[in-house]
Amino acid sequence: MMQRSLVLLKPDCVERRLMGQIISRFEAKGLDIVAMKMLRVTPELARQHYAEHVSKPFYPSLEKFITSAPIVALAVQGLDVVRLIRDMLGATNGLNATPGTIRGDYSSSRQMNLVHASDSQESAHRELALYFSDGDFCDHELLITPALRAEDEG
Ligand code: FUP
Repeated sequence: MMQRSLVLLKPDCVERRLMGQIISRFEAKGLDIVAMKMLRVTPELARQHYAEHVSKPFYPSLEKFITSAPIVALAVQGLDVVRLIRDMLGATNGLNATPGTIRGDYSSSRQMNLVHASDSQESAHRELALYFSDGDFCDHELLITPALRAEDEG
């Protein structure tokens, strides 16, 4: 099913100059980036984004980290993209992430794990609306699509 997911390149990704390498992985996989912006997460946006974690003991540290430097927000579109990108990221803690995944290759931390991606379609809807408005999405049928998958694949 065609879906969109919210991806965030977190402050550690920007600081470490890994934005290009991470974006390249999504491009190489044939996914469509349909919106992208750099911004600084405010404490208010952090509380909205991490609403399910706000009352947890690690939240103050998480908020300090996610607001510490700019991030890049991307809307990524593709077939089953919510699950697919979570698989590409690997386990939350970079120490546990399988080599070959993004976190497995670049992160040794639970907090500095480089990239966020929505964990369900419901989360994707909610999270995309936090970072983008309807006019921000630039999806169009790319000329290369027939080279990436067959017509009956969706
Ligand atoms: P994920 O869905 O992979 O982003 O992971 P979670 O929703 O479980 O956690 C959200 C973020 O909180 C993760 F990026 C890691 C971070 N975190 C901490 O910094 N400390 C903790 O003890 C647990 C999670």
